[in-house]
Amino acid sequence: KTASIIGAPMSWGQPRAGTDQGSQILRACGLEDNLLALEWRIDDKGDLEFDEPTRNDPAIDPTKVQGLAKNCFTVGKGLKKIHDRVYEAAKEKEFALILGGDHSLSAGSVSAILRARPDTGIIWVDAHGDLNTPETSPSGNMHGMPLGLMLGLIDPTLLPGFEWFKDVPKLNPEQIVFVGLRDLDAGERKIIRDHKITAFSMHHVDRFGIGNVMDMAIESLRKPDGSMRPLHLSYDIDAVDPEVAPSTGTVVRGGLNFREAHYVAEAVGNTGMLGSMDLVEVNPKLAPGPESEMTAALGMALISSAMGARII
Ligand code: DIR
Ligand code: MN
Ligand code: MN
Ligand code: MN
Repeated sequence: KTASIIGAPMSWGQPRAGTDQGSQILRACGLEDNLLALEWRIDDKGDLEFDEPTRNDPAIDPTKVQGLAKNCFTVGKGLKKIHDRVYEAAKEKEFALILGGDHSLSAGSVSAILRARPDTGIIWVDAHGDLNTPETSPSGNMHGMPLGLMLGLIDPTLLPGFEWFKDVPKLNPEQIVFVGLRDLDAGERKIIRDHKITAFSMHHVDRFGIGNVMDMAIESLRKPDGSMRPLHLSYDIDAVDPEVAPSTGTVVRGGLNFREAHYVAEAVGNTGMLGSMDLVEVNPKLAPGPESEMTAALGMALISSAMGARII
């Protein structure tokens, strides 16, 4: 088994400096040695490089779209790079491990995975829904929009930088399951309801326990014929409680505790169906010192758990 490590330190989907250091700090925690110890062969693709936004970048035409998608030209171009690199790995049947960067990158990685394996089920572990469109987004930050994009809720031809996105496979609502939600925008709540997306919030974790939640989440991703889908785990570190993962851009109290966070990754790994993973939104600049080290070490441990590390 070969794992392709793809650094995607793109941060223009959100406003805070430092998210572009996520991949670097995850690597510095000993990621490669850990994966080697788990008997992975490593195909390290290094870190991708991204352009910065400029004053002359085209923006959304306000006569066509009511709303904002900040830096969309730069984000769209960056996602294309990520898409192409992830597709290279996926078509060689390698495990694609994408190190963020902010969560907008998942529109690049997941669209590539869907091109290689169209029936993939997506486990989205996040405090947030990331289902916004420029119209529903209160912030205009594109890290809140990757699932909105992939579900086809936004016409990509109206988003400068995203023209290429019209040719990528669309994600079906039944291919998504959420775990860890606790901060949804009104528009996102409506999208979850209208599209009947399976969602386990922190309320469900409290009610049923993380073991039952993960059983139900994974079951929900069976195909109509009863077989399990190949799986992609998109792990936003802000799903974890800020006491455990403080160094990230949009902290929300009441998240997964340390063991629950690991359990999620272990349960997905135990299916034997996991073929790719994003770990995003680690920002070492936001809580410099021991707290950022703790956050990065956790991110690294969650990757290891998903990729086979077990207590016994
Ligand atoms: C919020 C925050 N829903 C937005 N989203 C975040 O800006 O769309 N996603 N932080 O990870
Ligand atoms: Mn997210
Ligand atoms: Mn989030
Ligand atoms: Mn985020």
